[in-house]
Amino acid sequence: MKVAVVGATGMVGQVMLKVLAERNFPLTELIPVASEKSVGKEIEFNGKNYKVVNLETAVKRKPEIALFSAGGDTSLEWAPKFAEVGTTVIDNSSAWRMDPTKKLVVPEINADALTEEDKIIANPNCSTIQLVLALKPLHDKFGIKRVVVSTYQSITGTGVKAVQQLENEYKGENGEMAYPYPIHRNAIPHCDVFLENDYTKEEMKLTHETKKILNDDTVLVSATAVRIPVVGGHSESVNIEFEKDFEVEEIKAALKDFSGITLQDNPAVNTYPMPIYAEGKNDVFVGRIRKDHSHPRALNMWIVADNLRKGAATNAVQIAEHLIKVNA
Ligand code: 11C
Repeated sequence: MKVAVVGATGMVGQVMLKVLAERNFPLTELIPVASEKSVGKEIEFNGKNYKVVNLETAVKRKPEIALFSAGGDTSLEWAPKFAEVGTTVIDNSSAWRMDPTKKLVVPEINADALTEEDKIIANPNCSTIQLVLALKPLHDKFGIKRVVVSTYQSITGTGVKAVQQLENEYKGENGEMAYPYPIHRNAIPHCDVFLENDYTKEEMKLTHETKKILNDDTVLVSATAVRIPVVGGHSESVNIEFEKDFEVEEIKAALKDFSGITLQDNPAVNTYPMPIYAEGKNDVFVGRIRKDHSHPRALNMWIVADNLRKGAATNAVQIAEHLIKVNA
């Protein structure tokens, strides 16, 4: 399997390479792709060195799979060019997610819908992936009417510039700003750009992508996305209103049985998910599960995942693994 990683020197690209290696992905040739300033540099992967190439060269090499994490504009221009030479593109940007002709995939939920005709497959937004993974088993069992979610998002979702901003502020040094305000000792209720409805794009991604992945437009999602000075992962406080009655133990059992979820819920010994422990892991962690005492059919819970892993790289690699399994 010849695999191109587009954006190989970026934050998500680097984690993609790590995840491919960790999972012994059946890769015969790696094609690391990056912007012109990185072309010619060498990337070490599984004990071998590979030269970084540009997009044109990568298309000519006709990889079977291309994992894209290079931003929406690159994706819009280049994913179709790869698809034309027979490559299946798994794209981590928001460019194709809401295109009705493209599938938006979280493998544990809807990979079975993929066919050989799907040459551009969209990887959902990080905060959506961890939310929807926990919602799916509950929606199947109890029917979700409405979700109210507040996120506490890692600065790694913004990229290297944000990590640099926090480090500079921590050390009391000046430097380039990724955010309009300091992030050290702060919480900024602003992820991605503001839209005409006064929600941010990140908040509306949570709404639209969740409906598409669950394949159910009746699920209402209202979101507030907040950036906090954390690096290990995104956290989410989630309130869910169900159609059917439920017991907390049934909720826990449904979550525990679902692939990709780890329950961390024991208040008696202070066990609950936190980004400091989710960092570097591929699962989605759920805890603080309790009935909403203000509503007879509502629940509160807390979801944490490493946004660069299950929220991006791991989910993309899992899609590729699924393609290999079904085409074997
Ligand atoms: C964040 N969720 O944490 C974003 C990063 O649409 O893929 C990924 C943006 C996207 O800011």
